Amino acid sequence: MIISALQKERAKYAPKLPGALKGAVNIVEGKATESVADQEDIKNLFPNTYGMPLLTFEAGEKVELPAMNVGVILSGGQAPGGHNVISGIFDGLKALNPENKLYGFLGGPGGLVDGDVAELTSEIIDKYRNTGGFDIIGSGRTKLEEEWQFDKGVEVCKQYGINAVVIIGGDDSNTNACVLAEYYLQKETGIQVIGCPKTIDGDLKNEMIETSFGFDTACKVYSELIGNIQRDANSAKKYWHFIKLMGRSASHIALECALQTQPNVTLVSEEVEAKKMTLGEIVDYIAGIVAKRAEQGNNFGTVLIPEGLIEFIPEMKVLISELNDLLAEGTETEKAFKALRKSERLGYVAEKLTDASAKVFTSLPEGIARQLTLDRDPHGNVQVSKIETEKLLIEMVEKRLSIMKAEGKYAGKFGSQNHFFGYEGRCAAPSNFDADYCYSLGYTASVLIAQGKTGYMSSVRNTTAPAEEWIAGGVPVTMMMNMERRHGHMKPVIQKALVELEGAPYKHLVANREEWASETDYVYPGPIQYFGPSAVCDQTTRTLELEQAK
Ligand code: FBP
Repeated sequence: MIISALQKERAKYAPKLPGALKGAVNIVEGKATESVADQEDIKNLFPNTYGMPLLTFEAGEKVELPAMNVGVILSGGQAPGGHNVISGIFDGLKALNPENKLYGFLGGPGGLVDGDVAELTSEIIDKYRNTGGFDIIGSGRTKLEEEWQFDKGVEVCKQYGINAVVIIGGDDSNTNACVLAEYYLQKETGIQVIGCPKTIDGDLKNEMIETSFGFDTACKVYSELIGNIQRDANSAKKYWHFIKLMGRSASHIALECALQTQPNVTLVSEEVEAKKMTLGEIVDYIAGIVAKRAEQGNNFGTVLIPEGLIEFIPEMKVLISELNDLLAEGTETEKAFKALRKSERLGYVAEKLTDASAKVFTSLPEGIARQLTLDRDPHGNVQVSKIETEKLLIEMVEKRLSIMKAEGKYAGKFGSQNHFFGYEGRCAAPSNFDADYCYSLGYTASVLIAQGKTGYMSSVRNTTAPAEEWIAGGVPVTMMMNMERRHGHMKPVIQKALVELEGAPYKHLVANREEWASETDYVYPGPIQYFGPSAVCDQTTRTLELEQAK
């Protein structure tokens, strides 16, 4: 197999570990914990894993431990660094006892249920060190939530002598990991479950989990691309670039990229919701900046749009929720909708909606209306990555500008380009930060397993300090939970972290955005650097820097 020159060199990179993980480890138990909200409900649902203490590691004495087998699962969307979590688990296990074995469940959580398993040997692991992607074992979006799936998992684990499972996933996958841990304790299966915080979206974070892995690399890739586009815009001076960025509901990616590149407009979904901004108001806001720049002779610029924006615009939120009910899988209305010819479907939907939503729905460009009726994801939500909000906004801003022109309020030219960045960054070779962070998360998971822990998430903190000073340990997953309505029922779930409007990263944007809008203050971050001065190679995100600079 031919590998690139970079991959060859990068394979030699030894990820940095927190000081406490460099030798034998002692576990220090902290205070008992409580869930972030709904304590009584969560306690009742998780009688065995609720209230466990926070754990940190310190240097300790080596103890001989019997050999064990561990299985690992990659769950959900790819995020840079997944392979390093796995190599961290592998090296951690081998350091504890060379007889320990690591197995991979293939194709995501479904691998545990279907018994698709492969042993991960050192030859396999070495090929994937410091590489992007999840291709070592593959990922999937099967949800582990039914008891029959858990029971099948036990059978499969018994077959391979697996005593612990590490689930590398986002908030939903880690919620399911906790349910699994609780069930396996209750049934006395002897199988432990540990979670690892993954997602480029950056929405799995809290006091104990400073960031989810992959966010750093993905944002650096997008920021490089945005910087390149900005340089092009500033050279050609003829286009407004509307750039949508992945991130599901949360605007962390758009915000981080804005902090790195200083574009003219950055939309933040959480702000749109808080201010109850209508689609018309958002369009006016953008058109106002376009007109102002045109007065200075600048008929170009950049607009960053978070992927989930549409769900936060009040009238769209109502429309989407009505559509979710109308097109929920298996309902009579969904069956009737699917049985119709394509040309009849939009009319059918408009008829079934409330008057207000029907008005919004029929005012949308046809393409967008169709995208809103596409299949829901396994959680029953509209797939925001498939809705071309960037094109919708271009179309509406263009219309608004032509009205302004007729009123003598705008005299510029509006040329546009649209972009959507998401898949470009999800499998990039991990930055030094993600390479180190992921390896440390994996290593931490192996220590938690060796110490007999279950229902914990790997946690590595103090991440703006040099890696030597990072604090590794475990956080009970129940500590991050609250009750939320899902599919009409109250369910225990890990609280999703959206952009905080009181947080330092957002405040930094607000303090600067007026200037960035009218001036051309672009920053061009350039590509991720893997070799060279630490000031360039080991930078964290601006989000972490600002959040941790308390
Ligand atoms: P998760 O990490 O939560 O799985 O999501 C990452 C993500 O890239 C989102 O930003 C995006 O909306 C979604 O996955 C796209 O899903 P898919 O990979 O199924 O196209």
